[in-house]
Amino acid sequence: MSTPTPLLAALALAAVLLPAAALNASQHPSTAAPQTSNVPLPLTVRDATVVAVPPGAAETSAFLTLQNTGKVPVVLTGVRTDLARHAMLMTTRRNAQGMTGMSMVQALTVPAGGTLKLSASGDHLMLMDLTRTPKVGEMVRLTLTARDGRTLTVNAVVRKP
Ligand SMILES: [Cu+2]
Repeated sequence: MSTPTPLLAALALAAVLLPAAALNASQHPSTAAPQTSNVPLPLTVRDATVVAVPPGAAETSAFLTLQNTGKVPVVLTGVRTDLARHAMLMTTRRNAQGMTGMSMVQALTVPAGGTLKLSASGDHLMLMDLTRTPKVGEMVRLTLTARDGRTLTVNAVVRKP
């Protein structure tokens, strides 16, 4: 067996230095509490869709694909639109019995440099208590809110499922 004494010494040194580095990082202004900024969210949007529903339907869902061109995750915490009195973030999951169910979630995250795809079979936006029936081909404005207070307004097209 060899004697890796220099390596162990280096590891011990790192262990001593790490807490100081972590403390410095936590005091850096860029890691402070969330704050609203005028810098736009680093998100690009594709395929924004509101699902067409029959006249009188109480609710519908909306899908889109968000690409985060930034270096930190974007955490979405809400959505609002004139089309619905209540709008929420939802996820679709299959339970232990193999049944699929939707549940409301407090946040959906667009990973740094990555994509969040909202779709009928997964995470989606739920538009509840509709104020009117959206027309096929119409543009519906959706405003997404991020945890840091910034918003992103998206024009979604009403399409048949
Ligand atoms: Cu839903």
